[in-house]
Amino acid sequence: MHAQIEDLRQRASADIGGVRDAASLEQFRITYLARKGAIALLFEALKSVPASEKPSVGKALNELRQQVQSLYDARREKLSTAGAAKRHIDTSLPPRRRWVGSQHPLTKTLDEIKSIFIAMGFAVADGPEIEDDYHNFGALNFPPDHPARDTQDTFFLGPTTLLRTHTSPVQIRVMESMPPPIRSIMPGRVYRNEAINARSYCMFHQIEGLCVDRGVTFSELKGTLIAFIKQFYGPNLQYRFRPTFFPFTEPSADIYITCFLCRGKGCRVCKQSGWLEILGCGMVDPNVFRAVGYEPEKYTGYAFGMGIERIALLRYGIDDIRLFFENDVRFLEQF
Ligand code: 2U9
Repeated sequence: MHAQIEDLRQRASADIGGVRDAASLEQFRITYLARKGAIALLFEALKSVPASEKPSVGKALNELRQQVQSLYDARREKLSTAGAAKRHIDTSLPPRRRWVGSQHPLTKTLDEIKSIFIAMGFAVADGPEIEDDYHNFGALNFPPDHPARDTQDTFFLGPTTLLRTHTSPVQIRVMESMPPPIRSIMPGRVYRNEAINARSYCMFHQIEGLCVDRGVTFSELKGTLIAFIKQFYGPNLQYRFRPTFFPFTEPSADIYITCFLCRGKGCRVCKQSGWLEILGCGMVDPNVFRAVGYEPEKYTGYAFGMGIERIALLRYGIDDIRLFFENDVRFLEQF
């Protein structure tokens, strides 16, 4: 009997070393400590031990049970603290970074431009991006054979429906809906069927403005746009107006400012000219007034337009227009 007890002690000591998880611990308990386990069987066998040996065998059996129980308890404790260690929260770890959103550079540029014109008394209008040929071209005095109407420049959706190529049709719709005076700006998306590269994209944003009333003059156009330029680009900059042509305005001009990258010396961005074109403008063509039912003898007006991407590219020194539309956080988080 003593030999059996010793044998069991050694087996239990060896087995406990292999216990690595709750399932093998339970198997250990069933093998040795359960009601029908190995130790219980030896206690059963104690009954048939001669009376003279019972005290010493009983004592040895009780010691065995205590030792195996201690092995079991110690291992259970170890396994549960190992599990707790896995769940332990390391308060010395630096916290996870919180992502704080920022405004898109186009939104920032647009908001700044809008707020300057709103402060000067302009209302903000909007209209559909899917337009008809008449509002996008006809009413704006584009002749039927104008090259802008070519499918190479315009996305046509049907024979007379298209994606607007500028925000001017909204100004037509504003004039169709109410009599003068009009003083509104129109920001929005426009589409052109162009090859995509670093400088041009098939979609971009414009902001246009229109002011119509009795006796509106080119001087008012100049005063308003110079006030805008000084607020947006700074008070001490040089600007110049150069005659140009648009179907919807006559006379028409492009406004340039001194290149703020080379200060007028000439660089890659201003194509060595020292000047940057930032705005187009002009007096609304009488034919446009006729199209919306305004009397050209009674009313005059000025209009202007600028491309938001171009302004934002220059302002933030970005060299590829596609970056605005890729939504790469490494780009967006810089604003
Ligand atoms: C109406 C009448 C006239 C809007 C104008 C421009 C000049 C102009 C360009 C700037 C860069 C377009 O984004 S761009 O490619 N625009 O130069 N736009 S005058 O004239 C109007 C608008 C509406 C009824």
